[in-house]
Amino acid sequence: MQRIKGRSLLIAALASGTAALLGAAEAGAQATTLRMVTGFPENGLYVKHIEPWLQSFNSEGKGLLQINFIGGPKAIPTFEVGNAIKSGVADLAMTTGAFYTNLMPEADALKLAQIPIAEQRRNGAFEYINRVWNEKANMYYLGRLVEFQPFHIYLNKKIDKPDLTGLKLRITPVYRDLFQAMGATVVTTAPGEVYTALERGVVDGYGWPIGGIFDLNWQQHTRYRVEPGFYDAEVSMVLNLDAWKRLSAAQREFLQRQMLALEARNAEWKKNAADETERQAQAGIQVIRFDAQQAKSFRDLAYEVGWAAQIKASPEHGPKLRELLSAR
Ligand code: 173
Repeated sequence: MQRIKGRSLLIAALASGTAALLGAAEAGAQATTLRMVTGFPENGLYVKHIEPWLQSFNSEGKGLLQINFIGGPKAIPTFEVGNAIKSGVADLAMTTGAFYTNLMPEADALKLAQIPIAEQRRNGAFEYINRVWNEKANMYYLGRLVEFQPFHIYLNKKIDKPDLTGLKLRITPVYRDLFQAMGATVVTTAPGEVYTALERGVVDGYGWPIGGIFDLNWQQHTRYRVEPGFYDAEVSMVLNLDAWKRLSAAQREFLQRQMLALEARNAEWKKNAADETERQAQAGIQVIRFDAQQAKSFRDLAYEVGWAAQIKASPEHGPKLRELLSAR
């Protein structure tokens, strides 16, 4: 009840934000404010990463373009953020494709990218992504702020080969096809529900990137991390397409320049990965390491089932996305 009340208050706040925005535009005022939400926990590493960026965005964008960061899943539940952007309930989101596969299966293809976003901007992938995102989700794909963060299998039961038979794992669409191909039973949850699932023993483990497990105290209920990792965690900024179209040329140029500045910091994730690996070891999380041959077949299987699922769900765009996002 509390939650529903909170929700309607939030929606009212968002709606009045829209009214204010329209009013300002009619009055010929200069600055536009984009209402931003995220599908990730508010106290997590991705929000921390963008905090200094939000500050400089708003100070450099005075009188032109501002971001009002409304919040995370308490404002809009993780798997509803995509809909909120599509419909314009919010303007801007920091989220990942796995959280809006309900809008378009292609969203989940970005995890399969083997070339950095900087190269995606050069080889036509970025434009192609935008064409699909515009059409299918009414989204403008602004850019990617997380890369160089492989996903891992975290477990509370030991395995000695790439076989998850008999284990029940927490997933999002990122991990579904791979974990099922390895014999696991899966249950989908938002990040905010992982701790409770672990604590109650509802799951034997979970998928997550190398960074971030300490944010919600999952290390308290994590015994093993499987090496190697697989895919590359994708977190991006997506903008409601109508909001994009309403921006002036100067506002678009500013927004794109800010996004490129944020992307230019993506190498920070390499250091984060090394730091978090060390921190996990300090916390007593043991590594289960596949041998070279197992590691290769595990990795090959990951991309094989990942792309097979994409191509099956989207015969139109899957093959082209594969061509554009894979390593040469
Ligand atoms: O919630 C998740 O495990 C997930 O899908 C994800 C995607 C990108 C970054 C971090 C987590």
